[in-house]
Amino acid sequence: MSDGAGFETRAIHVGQEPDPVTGAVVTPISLATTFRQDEVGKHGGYEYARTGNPTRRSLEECVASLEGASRGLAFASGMAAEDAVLRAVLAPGDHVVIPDDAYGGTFRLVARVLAATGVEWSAVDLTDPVALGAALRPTTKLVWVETPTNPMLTVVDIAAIAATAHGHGAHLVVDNTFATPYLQTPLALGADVVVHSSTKYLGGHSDVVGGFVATNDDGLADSFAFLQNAVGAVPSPFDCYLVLRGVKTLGVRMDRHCSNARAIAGMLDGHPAVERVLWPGLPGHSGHDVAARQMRDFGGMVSFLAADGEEAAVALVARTNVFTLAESLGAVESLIEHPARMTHASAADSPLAVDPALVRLSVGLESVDDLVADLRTALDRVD
Ligand code: P1T
Repeated sequence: MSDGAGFETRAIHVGQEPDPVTGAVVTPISLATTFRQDEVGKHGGYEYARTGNPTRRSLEECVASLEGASRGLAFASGMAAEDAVLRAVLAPGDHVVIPDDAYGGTFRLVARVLAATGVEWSAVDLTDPVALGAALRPTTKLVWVETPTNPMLTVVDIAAIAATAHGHGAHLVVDNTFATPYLQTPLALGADVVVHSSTKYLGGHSDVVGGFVATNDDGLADSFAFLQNAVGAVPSPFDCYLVLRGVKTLGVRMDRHCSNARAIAGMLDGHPAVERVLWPGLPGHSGHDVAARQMRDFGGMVSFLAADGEEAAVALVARTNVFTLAESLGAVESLIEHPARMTHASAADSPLAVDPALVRLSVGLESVDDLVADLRTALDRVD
């Protein structure tokens, strides 16, 4: 498959040629843990399945292509992928900048796990170039960006941050989980590394936990591959198959996630029970112009602040019917949650604490009229 092929063509074909022996058009789930060698060290590319597995290789080639990367590595979860990137780059005494509204698990990994090894960190508003400039230290080796962020949907200018980070000799990592490579390709905007929770839109069906790292830097890729094998947080062949199957429909799913989100953001905007809607597609969103420049569309995640505060938000998330009250995001079914008490509880009492009036929606692929009506009914109820 040529690198010039379109996104949907690459999603369906890269790394997924029909099986050379049987002609099967679906990538086999290759369960072997070990592979025969003709003589010592002479083999067909695989020795032991933690080090390399054909189903995983297919997934790695495919998602790397979608991100415009020369190398891709699949991990057992998004956190395992993040851990490999952070550990590969940061030594004790090094400093990392993270967004001040990063995913709670990213914050926990940096502030509780990496910090215990002597890594230093700052949480910064990455939409403010002055704040970023002030946070950079001679020891800063990594700037970590999420855009749009989880759960505030803050949009960060990837090209601008890449220039600042590189000017300082630091690498730029972008967590592309919310946008996916269909909507945004950070490497093309100057990022050095992309990470994913493939549990979300890449898998797309709430049935697999996985992570991914993509880069065009061979030195970094070798370090990530070393940790992938040395630490061993690898996905099973079945999990790789599920993500690969999800990726085939990523483009069509994202188009519908975005259009459904647009209808919902429009309904929420101006509803008396809603104080503020956070969706980058709204012209009043602070990151709208940057998002319009660096994204194909504005994504399927919508957050909003309940006008009556925390208790109203907590009550609201429990009374929808089509939206299911649950953590996670990015799948066919719509989900609703209360970040301060659920996904971002680990950031409570930290600089990353989430507004308790915030409600987060992962807008799925159900009929848009049903989604809008479900939320409207939940919001209209007067207690
Ligand atoms: O759950 P896991 O596959 O390990 O991925 C972690 C992760 C990394 N980055 C972002 C932006 C994420 O949103 C996540 C996981 N997030 C949730 C589970 C959630 O409900 O927000």
